Amino acid sequence: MKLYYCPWACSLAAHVALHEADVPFEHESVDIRTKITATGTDFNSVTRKGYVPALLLDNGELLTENIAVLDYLAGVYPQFGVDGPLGRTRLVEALAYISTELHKSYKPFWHNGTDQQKATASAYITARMAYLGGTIKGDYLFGDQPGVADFYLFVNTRWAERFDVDIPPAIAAIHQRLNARPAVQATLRAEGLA
Ligand SMILES: N[C@@H](CCC(=O)N[C@@H](CS)C(=O)NCC(=O)O)C(=O)O
Repeated sequence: MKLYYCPWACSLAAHVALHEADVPFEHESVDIRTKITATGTDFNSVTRKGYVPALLLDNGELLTENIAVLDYLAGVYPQFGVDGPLGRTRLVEALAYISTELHKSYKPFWHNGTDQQKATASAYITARMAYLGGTIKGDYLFGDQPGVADFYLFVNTRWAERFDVDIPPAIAAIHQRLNARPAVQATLRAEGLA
């Protein structure tokens, strides 16, 4: 497996999952502005979408989209998924929420939004985080072990920290727990962020 990632980007979620799984994998960073990878490859030739994450499987198939990539990783490493008859559906529900209600709401912060747009986005994210905080089932979103939904949430709590977006204590506690994990710190170091 090979993960294309960019420091600070949402690809951190899959990167954390691979470090947590403690399996060998390749990784290559991408400058998402120039679309040039660390080895000088045109990233648009890897995926015409031009964005991370992109996960190249050993059979040559390329997966994109956080929801799909993280759902795939939860399938390969079931410890990062959700148990029970509706487990997979609950996982996809959470990943979709994090993607569409949280991740995408940071756009004004990453793309030169106005102060008003940032304030509106900040309030929206805080409210959506508060909802999520009310659904927590243990030390992490779905119980006492972290999974891919937590890793994706971590991307968003890091961004909240960076852009001074308020997050509720229950979500901040998950952030702190994840941040203290050796595999998470190893991922941050690998991305040059710690
Ligand atoms: N729809 C994609 C969006 C991924 C995405 O927003 N990636 C950002 C980094 S967080 C990126 O690579 N942006 C570069 C670009 O869009 O040109 C997903 O959910 O995975």
